[in-house]
Amino acid sequence: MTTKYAAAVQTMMGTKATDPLSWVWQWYTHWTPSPGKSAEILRLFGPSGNTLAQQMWNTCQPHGGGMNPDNFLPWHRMYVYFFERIVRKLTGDATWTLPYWDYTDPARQALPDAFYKPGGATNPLYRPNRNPGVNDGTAITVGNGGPGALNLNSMKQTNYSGATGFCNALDGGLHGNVHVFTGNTQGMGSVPTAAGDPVFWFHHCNIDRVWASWNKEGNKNPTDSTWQAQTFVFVDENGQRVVATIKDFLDIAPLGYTYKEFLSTPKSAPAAAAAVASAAGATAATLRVASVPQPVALTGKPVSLPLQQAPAAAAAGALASRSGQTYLRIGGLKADEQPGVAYNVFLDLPAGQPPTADSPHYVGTVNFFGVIAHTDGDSHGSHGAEGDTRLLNVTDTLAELARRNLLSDTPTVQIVPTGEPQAKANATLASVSLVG
Ligand SMILES: [Cu+2]
Repeated sequence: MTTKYAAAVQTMMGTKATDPLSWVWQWYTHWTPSPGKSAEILRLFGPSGNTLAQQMWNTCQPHGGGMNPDNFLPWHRMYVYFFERIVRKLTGDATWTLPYWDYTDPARQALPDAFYKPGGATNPLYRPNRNPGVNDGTAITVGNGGPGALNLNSMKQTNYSGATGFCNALDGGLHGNVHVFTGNTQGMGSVPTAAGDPVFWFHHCNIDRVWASWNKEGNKNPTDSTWQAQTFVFVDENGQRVVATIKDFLDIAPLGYTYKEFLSTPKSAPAAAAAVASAAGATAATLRVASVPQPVALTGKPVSLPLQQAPAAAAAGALASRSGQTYLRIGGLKADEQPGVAYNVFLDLPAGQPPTADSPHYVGTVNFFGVIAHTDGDSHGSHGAEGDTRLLNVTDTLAELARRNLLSDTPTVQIVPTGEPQAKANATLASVSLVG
């Protein structure tokens, strides 16, 4: 499948960018790199423009800013679905299917070797804009927190929508981590250039598989009819315009495909599960906020933020909405540009202990892939004045730390960069709190 894929990518790369079946057109459907959509349409089509490019390009959801986070999964399913049909036709093999990159398996966290090995720079699947070591077959988690930093914890969310939903947790967590672990800010690590790397499609095929797996376990997609009626424009394998509706992309069976293997929601350790009730109760009584008087700069050095007990009124307000889950809420995430690194987050990590994802203190990994707002001209800076928020589910972590007596009375949150961020990134956060 991958060999046939390489040949099809080569054909698409050799096709004029004005053709909807070209590599450039398909890439730009996700997002147009600098100098941006209008400039590229003018360059390629002249002043009269092109209606189809106007409708299709820069439609990636929700990374353009101001978009519904719930659109992330169906838009990318549509994108991958029509791309697969295009590649299938180019291969001439009616049985061709898009492979997935199974990176949550710790044994499969190196870039599949077809993407760098054969032919070096002449390989159509090779791209130079990947992080150091990635094109040598080093696992993308090396230096990024270790194998556990690519986990399926998002599947523990039983609701789909909104900030605490599965869709947003998968987008901001595993999905974004794979982007920034794999590519630099000129490649997979940044929205406008991401889909120019052929591995983008193997990555998003796997993200689609995570969604299908979550549904297979009985979790339900939103039923809101206004949401389901939203449409997006793509082209089929003949280059003909198609209008795809969200409601037709919520289930894979009617689309005529399935996965060889599905994934399972990680289970809490039995002992930890037993401790959840008491730890959650203890947390509920002591929901805490870190005092962050001004935005905290996320540089190349770890930061440690003490969590102090929240004012009674704030704690009571948070308690009113408790769902039995406790989250570490990191608010006001902003950056001027992609930092090119991620930040691993820990609760009460003792000094001297390695900041890796196999630590019982590990909570999750924050990346800025979706934080940067993109407009036509590939503009920089964060969405909105508030910045982005990440909710990391700490229910199991708290229970396990409490069970092992590893949680202090005055817990701290450690935020540890995976490397030195780009000089102009200026990444900051504005608040850290435990919410119920
Ligand atoms: Cu993506």
